[in-house]
This record gives sequence, structure tokens and C-alpha cells, in this order.
Amino acid sequence: STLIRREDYLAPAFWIRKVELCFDLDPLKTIVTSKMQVERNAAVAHGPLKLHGEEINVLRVLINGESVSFRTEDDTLVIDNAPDADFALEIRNTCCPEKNTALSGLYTSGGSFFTQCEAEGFRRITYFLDRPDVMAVYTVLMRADKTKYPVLLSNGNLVEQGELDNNRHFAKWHDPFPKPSYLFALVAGDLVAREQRVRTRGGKDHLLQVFVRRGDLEKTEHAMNSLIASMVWDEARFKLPLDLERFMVVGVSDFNMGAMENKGLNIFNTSALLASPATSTDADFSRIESIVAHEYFHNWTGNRVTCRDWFQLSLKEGLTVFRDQEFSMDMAAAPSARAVCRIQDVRQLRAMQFPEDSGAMAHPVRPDSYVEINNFYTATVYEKGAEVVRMYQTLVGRAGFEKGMTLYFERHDGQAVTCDDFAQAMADANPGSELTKRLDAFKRWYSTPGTPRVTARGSYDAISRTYTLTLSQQNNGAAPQVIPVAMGLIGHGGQVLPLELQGEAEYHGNERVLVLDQAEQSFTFLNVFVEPVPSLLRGFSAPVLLDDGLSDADLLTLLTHDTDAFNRWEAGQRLALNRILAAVRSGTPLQLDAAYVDAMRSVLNHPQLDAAFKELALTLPGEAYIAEQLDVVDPQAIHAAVEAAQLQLAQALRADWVAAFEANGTIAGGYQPDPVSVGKRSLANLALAMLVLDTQAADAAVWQGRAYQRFKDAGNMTDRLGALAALVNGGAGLADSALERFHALFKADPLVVDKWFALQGRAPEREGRTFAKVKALLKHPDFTLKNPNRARSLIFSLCMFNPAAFHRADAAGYVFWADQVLALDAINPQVAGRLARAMDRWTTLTEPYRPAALEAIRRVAAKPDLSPDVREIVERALA
Ligand code: HT7
Ligand code: ZN
Repeated sequence: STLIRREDYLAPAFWIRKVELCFDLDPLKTIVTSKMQVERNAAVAHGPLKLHGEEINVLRVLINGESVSFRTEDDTLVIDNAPDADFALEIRNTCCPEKNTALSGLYTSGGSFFTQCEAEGFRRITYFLDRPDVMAVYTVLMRADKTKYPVLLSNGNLVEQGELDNNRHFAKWHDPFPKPSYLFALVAGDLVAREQRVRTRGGKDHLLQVFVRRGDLEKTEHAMNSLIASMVWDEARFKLPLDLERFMVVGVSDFNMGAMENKGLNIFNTSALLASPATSTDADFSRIESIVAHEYFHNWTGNRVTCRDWFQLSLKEGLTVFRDQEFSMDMAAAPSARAVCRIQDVRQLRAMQFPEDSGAMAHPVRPDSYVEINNFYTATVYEKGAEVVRMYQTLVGRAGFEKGMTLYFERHDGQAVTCDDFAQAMADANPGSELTKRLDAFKRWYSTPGTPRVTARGSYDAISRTYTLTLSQQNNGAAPQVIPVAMGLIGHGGQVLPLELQGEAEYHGNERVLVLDQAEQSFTFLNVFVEPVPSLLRGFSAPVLLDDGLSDADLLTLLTHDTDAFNRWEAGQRLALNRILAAVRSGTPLQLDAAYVDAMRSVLNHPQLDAAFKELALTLPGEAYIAEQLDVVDPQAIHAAVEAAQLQLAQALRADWVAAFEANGTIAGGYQPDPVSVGKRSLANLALAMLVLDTQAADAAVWQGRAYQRFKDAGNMTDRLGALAALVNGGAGLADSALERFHALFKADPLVVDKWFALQGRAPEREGRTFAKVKALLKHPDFTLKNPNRARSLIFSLCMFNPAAFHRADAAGYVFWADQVLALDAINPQVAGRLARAMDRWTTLTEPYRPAALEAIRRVAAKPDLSPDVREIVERALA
């Protein structure tokens, strides 16, 4: 496998301007004919035409209708004597969709045909210049059996359809927008559609369609509503309308990721599309809304303006994640619900991206090199990339950001561009802004890996009534980054203090953004009448680790009084984190103190705070984030401290949990996934989990019984799964019978069976029982490695999300990991590459885990025919 470097980018030697594709669809042997209009890139010297192609059989190659000599070497088709003048190139080849278990290119799932071309799947369909800067206009003719594949879809507009001999039929599609090959798609199968006609603000009519398998239609209403809401939002917020007459969304149950933004024909993992109250949780409803929006938003940020090369992936992904996050916040509407969205996004960033950025796979938002691009669809490119986009908005303001977007589309519509182009548009649209003054320094966010550590120390001078805040930053010796620090000052009594910055004429109110762009900077505030507590990095205004040196008393002040809901939550998390870290570092059992417990009680019983906020505040920091604070990691010690803290909160607040459950456990009326109801259900589920957790309580049996009853009688999946999780995670005696009942009820619904596997894979480890259960479940008739959702539900749950069950002193978790990576690699390298990343942070593990992890990684690396996907991950882990 070869290392591809960003600095080696060369424009293509040829352009392909138009493509006519013809598919004779057959599961075992599909014939693909591709007629391309090719021209030399005048800017590049003469040379052969080299086309990408993988796992396909070429039948013939014609130039201007004449057969031409060609060679195939290492997944390329080389034509040495390509003409200098524009020419027509025709290639005919075959591929085998049925055997395509990698789910990249053209494959079958449930008897239908689907494609997945990002990043480099198109070359598994036919030979092509399969790179995002080669943009062509596609016309696609599909021919297939009419009974088995009554629905034939591709990008753009349907221009013709009709009957053929032998019970076959055809459909011809034309997409007027030039696009890179990664946005090509086709679908053929026995599908049904929910349809909706909509008129946009500009007065244009559109047809929206959601295609699924027969029987799933009633689960498409939420996706359709989410799609309509996304359209309305993008037009209102960014003046970006839908540019197609028809916009199609299709569900498929075998899919490597969440969804794919193919032009006018988005393809979705059914887990990111289908929802019903009886089978989907609130988390599913919210995930579906944001993924539907994400793919829809790509139509502008990704499709109309695309990436010049794959190093620029965050240009479309970071920006589109930012857009879907903003959409979800706007949909949540109320300020407190917006804060809940932000907290959830930050929790996700800390759980996934922070460990990535300090582990074997650390890379900049715009990576400098890769072996397999599929390995770089990462939390850094997506979530940290979105934080970088958010910082633009923080620095230029919301209106300035919108101006920047407008300029970006004015300049680059229809082009394949770079992250630099986006930065330049933002800066040029906002002359004189805090961004434009230091654009070059700001752009270090694209090139610097690692999470910057910001240290903040304040000193108050009561005599001069000044408060000086000194901020410094450090990131493994890298040049300073531009860090917007949104902040305010709060008195210990809760007073919100005015901010008057020394040296500034203007008064900035109670909240402002300080821009830290040096290694160290001091800011002095005048007329500060009482000693303040600084509330820094409000709304998590930059993706950094902050050490603000605040005492427990300061944090309690913020938890109680901060006007910024994010920082109230953060203060509670910090109080918990400090206690957990102290226990882990000292090796002593965790004992929660009254001050912390009382603070949590006040939050739980607070008359004004939303249930959703309470649930987040009373949920302890994640184990991966805790591990990030330590140089040497003992996963068992972290888990023990978290479990102890949980149990003590369960015990000390028992009466309060009962009250919270009674107050939130029943919601009148039918199921609605609105923020208030979602918050109530989440708090009720946490309360129930806490009440079942303490098996020594006098009324333990009562609560176990109530949980079981709730599980049986639940009117929606959020309540049902919440009650089941309380029983399973609490180690309740009734857990096994509830699990059995759940499976019996839902065995016909694969997405619910996934939940059943996942719950068991994530169950807290007790004397090795979880691990043993997972191994036994591998043999369950419903388990298969071939379906990525199913593989993820059991194996990823254990290896990625259950550290205490995975990191075992006897190394059995690592042996399991190696076996599964190798087994998966033979089926689906992309999914195997993801699983391989469970060992990203092995070097920080303490004894006996580290040497055992090393041995398992070496075992995988020793396999000679590993995919480039897995090889790149394990070699980086060993480097
Ligand atoms: N742009 C897509 C990324 C993607 C993908 C999707 C499905 C299967 C394989 C894939 N490889 C890359 C998804 C997105 O970010 O919207
Ligand atoms: Zn995306």
C-alpha cells in the first residue's frame, strides 16, 4: 500500500466532461458500458491516460469507436496512445454485485441493488478518473428484470422509461449538474415510496420521495418531516434552495456508515432513516433528524461545491456537521434546549475526537497523508472540523458568517476547492474582523493535530478593583492557535459582572469573546466590584482542554449561578471529574463528599431547570474522557471509580430519584419527540436506572418490579429500552427474562434486534459475565458479521464502548478483538478498519494491559494479506 501525500497533489492529466453509463443489472454479472467525453488538461504535459479500476473485468476499450491497446497494472487501466484532441472513450466491463461484501461500489442487499461510491467506490463499478476534481455530467441507462426490480433510480431527472423483452424494463436518468464520481448512485429493487410535493420560498415545486422496503413505509414519516424541515431551514438561514425537481432518499439495511449524499439520491442506512415510537428511541429520532439534514445540506456544501482532493474532506464534512448542528439547535428552539444540543455535541467530541487526537491515529483536520482514505472519515475531520467552522462564526458573528457563506458560493459554485478557499471567502467577506486580522494563524487549526491545552489564572486586586486574567496555551510545542474564549465574570453571590476591558474604548456588556492568539496573554478588566469567578470558554467556544484552576467553591458558584447553561453543566462535570481523578490517581476507593452530593441534589430538585439539563448534569463524565486526563490509564480503576460514584449518587439521592421518576415518568398524550418530552423521558430513565442500581436498598425489589412492569407496559421504545437497560445494567435478577421477552417481541425487526445485542455488549462488566455473554452471542442465530449494523451492535459495543469488559487482565478481550478484526477484514475492510481503532490508545494502558494489547496488535499486523484499511491502522498503532 502506498502513502498518498497532500503536498503531491497534481491536477489530472485528463478531464472527463460527460459520461453515459449503461447498466445491465444482474446480481452475479452486471455489464457496465461507459461512454466518456475526454479531453486533455491543457495545463498538464502529455502522457498516458490512467484510469482507476478495482475488482472489475474489462471486456473492451474503444477510442472514437476503434479498439485501442491498453494495459492493466495494479488497479489502473493505462492507455499509452491517447489522442491529444478531445475524444470519445468507451469501456465495457463486468462486476459481481452479489459477491461485493465490502459494500463499496455496486452491491446487493435484501435482493436489491445499491451503490456506495464515496470515497473510491466508483472504480469498483467501472474504470474512471475516480477523483473528486474530475466532474462530469451523467446520463444513466438501467436495464433490469421488471418483477425483481420494479424501481430503477439514479441521480437527477427521469427522462425515459419503458418495457424490454424477457420481462425486463429500463429507465434513463439525467443529472444536469456536473459532479465527481463519488456522488454517483443507482438503486434498483422492489421498493415503495412515501411522497410529498413541496413548494419552496422561491415558488419552485419539488417532489420529495423516501423509498424503503415494503412494510417499512409507516416508519418514514419522521424522515420526510425532517427532510422538509431541512429544506425550509437551509433556505431561511443560508438562502440555499433545493436545486432539483426531485429529491430522493432510499433506505438500505447493509451500509457501512450512516448515509450518503449522492446528488438527488441520498442513500441511508435504515438505522438512520426508519423511525416509529414503538421501535425507535428518542435518540434515534434525533439522530435521524440530524442525518437527514446533514445529507440534505451536503447538496450545497459538498455537492454544488465539492473537494479538490480527499485531504480537503473537512471542507464538506466539518462544514456540513456544523450546519446540521445549527439546524438541530434551531429546531430545538428554546435556549435551554439549544444548550442541551450543544452539551450533547461536546460530550460526543470529548468521547471520540479528543482520544483520537492524542492517539495513534491523531491527524490534522486537513490530513497530510493517508494510505486508505476510508480511514480518514474521522471524528477529527467531522467533529473537530465542525468546531473549526463554529470558531469562524464566533469570530465574525452570525451575520458575518452568512456573508462568508454567500461569498463562498458566489466564488466556487460548480467547483472542486480547498479548505483555504473557504477560509479566504470567510475572511474576505468580513474585512477588519477578528478572523481577517489573523487569518494565517487561524488556519493552523487545519494543520495542527492535537488538542490545545489552555491554562487560565486570574488575580483580583480589591484596591484597584481590577481583575487580570492570564491565558496561556500549549500543544506539544506547536505554534499558537487562534482560540476564541467566550467568557463572563460572576460574583460568588451570583452577580453578573460588567466587562470593561482595559485599553478598549467600547463597553462590551456582560459577555464577550477574548481572542487568545499568543502563547500567553493577559486581559485586565476594570471596575470589578467584587472578586469574580471567571466563566470561560462558554458554549465550548473552542475545542481545547481548559485548566482554569477553579476551586470547588468557584465551580459550585458557576453550577448554581452561571448564565451560560453550558458552563453550568461543565462546572458539575468538573466537580465529578476532580473526584473521580483523585480516587483513580491515589488508588483509593471513591467516596463522594456532602458538598458534591448536595449540589447534585439541588440540581435534581431545582424547580426551574429542565429535565433534559438535569439528566445531563447528573450523568457522570464518560470513561474515555476521564482516561484522556491521565498519562497512564487503568480502565478498571476508572470504571470502578465511576461505578462507585454512580452507586453513591443512587444511594444518597434515593428519595430525590423517586421524586424525579414520579414527576417525569408519565407523559400524557401520545408519543412526541419534542425537547420537553424527550428531556422528561431521559430523566425518568436515569432515575429508574439509579433506583434499580442499589440492590441493597430496602425497597430494591419494589423498584426492580416497577422497572419490569414498565418494560412490559411501555408505550414507546424510549421507555421500554430505558427500563430494560435499568434491569440489565443494574444486574437485576429479572434482566434475563426481560431480555428474552424483548427478543421474542421484536425478533422480526432487525434494527430493534441490534439494540438488543448492543445493550448486552455494553452492559457493565460483573465477574466476566458480560464478556462471556458477548462471546456466546456470537453464536446466536441472529448474529452475523456480514451486516455492519449487527457487527457494530455486538462487537463494537464491547471493544469500543465497554472498557471494563474489554480490557481484561487475562487479555481475552484483545484476543477477541484480533479474531474479529481478522474475520471482518475478509468480509468488509472498511468496517474492519473501524474496529481496528479500538486499540488507538494502547500505549497509555498500564500493566498488564499494555503488553497484552501489543501482542494482539502484532498478531493482526502479522497477517500477510490484510486490507490496506486495517494495515494502516495497526501499523500506525505500532509506529
Ligand atoms: N459523505 C459520506 C461519507 C462516506 C460514506 C457514507 C456511506 C458509506 C461509506 C462512506 N464513506 C464515506 C457520509 C456523510 O458524511 O454524509
Ligand atoms: Zn457528511
